[in-house]
Amino acid sequence: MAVILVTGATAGFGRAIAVRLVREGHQVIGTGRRKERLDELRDELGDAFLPVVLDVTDAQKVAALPGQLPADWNRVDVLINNAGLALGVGKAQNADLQDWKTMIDTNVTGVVEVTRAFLPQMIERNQGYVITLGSVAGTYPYMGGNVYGATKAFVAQFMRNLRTDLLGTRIRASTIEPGLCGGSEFSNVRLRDDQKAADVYKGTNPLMPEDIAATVSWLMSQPPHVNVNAIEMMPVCQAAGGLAVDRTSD
Ligand code: NDP
Ligand code: 8X3
Repeated sequence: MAVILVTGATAGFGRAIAVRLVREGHQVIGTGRRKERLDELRDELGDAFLPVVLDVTDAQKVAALPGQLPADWNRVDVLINNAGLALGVGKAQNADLQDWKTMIDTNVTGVVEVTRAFLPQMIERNQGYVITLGSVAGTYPYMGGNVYGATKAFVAQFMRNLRTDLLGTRIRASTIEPGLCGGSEFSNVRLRDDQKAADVYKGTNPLMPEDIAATVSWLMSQPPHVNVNAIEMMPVCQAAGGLAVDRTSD
C-alpha cells in the first residue's frame, strides 16, 4: 500500500487515477480547486481518499501542504503531477497573454513547486516516485499549440533533469505524454465551448482517462530497479502530422 498524491483529481485523468489507485488498495490524496468535486469523490471512495482543496498556483499553500497533511497521510510515496490545462487554440500573434500566463503558472510553476515541496521527504526516506503528465504537444508542434506545447516541453526536460539529480537515490521519475484523449474536461476548458469541445472527438476513438490511469498503475507495478523515463501514447486513430508548407509564398 502506498500513499499517493494526485493533483487535479476533480476531473479527467486525475479522477480516473484516484479511483483506480484506491481500488488497488492505496491511500490517495486528491487535490483540485473544486471542493464539491473532491467531496463527491470522498463519498464514492471512502476513507482511503483524502480530499485537499489546493490551487497549484498558490505557492504558499503548496509549500505548506506537506506539513499540513494528517499523520497517517504524511508520507507521500508517489506524487502524480497531473493538474494542468490548455487555454485557446489561436495563433501566437492573436493569443491572449493572460491565457499564456495561466498555462505557465499551472503547467510549469505549479509542477515545479509541488515537486519541490515533496522531494525532501522522499530524499529523507530514500524512496519515492514522481510521475508528471506531459503531452505529445511538448514534442510535436501544431498550429495554436504555442505556449501549451512549450509548457509540456518544459515538463519533459524538467523530469529528465530531475532523474539526473536523483541519481544515487532510489527515487524514480517518469513522464506520461498522451495524445488525443477524450472523457475529460480538457477541450471544454481549452475552447470554452462545449459543442466545439465535443467536435474535437467526432469520428475518433480517443484515449480515455482510464487508459492513463492504467498506465500509471503499470508504472507503479514495475520493480524498484526499473525507471521508465517517459511514455508517449496516442490513440490508434492519431499520428504525428508532418511538416507544413505555405504554397502562396512565391
Ligand atoms: P481536465 O480538464 O479534465 O482536468 C484537469 C484537472 O486539473 C482538474 O482536476 C482541475 O481541477 C486541475 N487543475 C487545473 N488548474 C488547476 C490549478 N490551478 N490548481 C489545481 N488544480 C488545477 O484535463 P485532463 O484530465 O484531460 O488533463 C490532465 C493533465 O493531462 C493535464 O496536465 C493536461 O495538460 C494533460 N494532458 C491531457 C490530454 C488530453 O487530451 N486530455 C493529453 C495530454 C496531456 P480544478 O479545476 O478543480 O482545479
Ligand atoms: C493534449 C493533447 O494534442 O490536444 O495535451 O495537445 S493535444
